[in-house]
Amino acid sequence: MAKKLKILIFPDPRLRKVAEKVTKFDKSLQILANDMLETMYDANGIGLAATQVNKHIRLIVMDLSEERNQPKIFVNPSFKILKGHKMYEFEEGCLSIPGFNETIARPDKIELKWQDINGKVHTDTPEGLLTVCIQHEIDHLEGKLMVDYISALKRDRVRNKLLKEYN
Ligand code: GNR
Ligand code: NI
Repeated sequence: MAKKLKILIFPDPRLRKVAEKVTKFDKSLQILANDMLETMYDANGIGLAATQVNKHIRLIVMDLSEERNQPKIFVNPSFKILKGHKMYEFEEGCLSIPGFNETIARPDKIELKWQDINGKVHTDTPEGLLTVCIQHEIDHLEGKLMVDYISALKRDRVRNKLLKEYN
């Protein structure tokens, strides 16, 4: 029943929009989350932000399991960097920047707050890949991309390559 959505590719300017807070926890939110999970699984991604499918609301889906059977939904996610954190380097990829991987340093200790699909509030101090992935996804909701962490020279090279391949 769920349908595959089109993923925007860098440098599409719609990837730069700042997403709006979700206030209505209705059927259409559930449908969008399901369509995003379908889209993410089809693209073999571990996470997807609504921004990437041209829906500018604060909604993220994720599945970090090997078996691809542990879907997670985060609505209105936010985080605080915890005291005593270190910067942790991880090689990241992005479905909106195909063929590009780069090592990005992000804080390794955060307190995460979000709402579930019904609007119930949760908090957690995640570990490992979830810490990396949720920061990558929240960046998308702010219109920020992995390429913003690299040099302008590299970024322009990636932009020109993708413009040729996808337009
Ligand atoms: O599929 C994805 N893999 C990934 C790997 C390391 C760090 C972050 C990610 S998220 C990415 C999917 C995506 O683009 N989400 O926005
Ligand atoms: Ni991404």
